[in-house]
Amino acid sequence: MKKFALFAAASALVLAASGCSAATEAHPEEMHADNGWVRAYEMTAMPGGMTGAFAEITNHTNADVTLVGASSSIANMVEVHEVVSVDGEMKMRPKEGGIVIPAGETVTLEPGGLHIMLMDTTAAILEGDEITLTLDFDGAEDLTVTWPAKSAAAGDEEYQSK
Ligand SMILES: [Cu+2]
Repeated sequence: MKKFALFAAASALVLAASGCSAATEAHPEEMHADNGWVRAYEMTAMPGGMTGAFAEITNHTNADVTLVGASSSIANMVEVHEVVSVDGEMKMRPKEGGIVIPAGETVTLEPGGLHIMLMDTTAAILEGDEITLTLDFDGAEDLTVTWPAKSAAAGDEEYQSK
């Protein structure tokens, strides 16, 4: 029960931070990122780790928009990744050309699928931390978001460097 309350509070914070609210006239953003979070786990307990960031990204424009990358003071390298099956194993790799969000549609970034990869982290990321990222879009204005760090199960993918 307590856990649920915490989660609800975190979600409310995310909504506020990403500029999304029920009053659609109130925000001019073309792109929305909802329910965003960053995975906190043993690899993020110290600087130099890597982890994924996830969200539902909605394109409110009339044309396709591509998430080509992101930046954050929490990581020296940030990429957009996909997960593919290689010889029966799930591996992640940079998503060539970025992640396309078709006009009017929502694309979900989630463990085991498309995600934003934070690499060579500059500080520990612990559950409850707030992580600020700027999403770099091709076709729309960049969007700065603040997402909570949450511990959660990952997909089973491994990093594929090539
Ligand atoms: Cu990745």
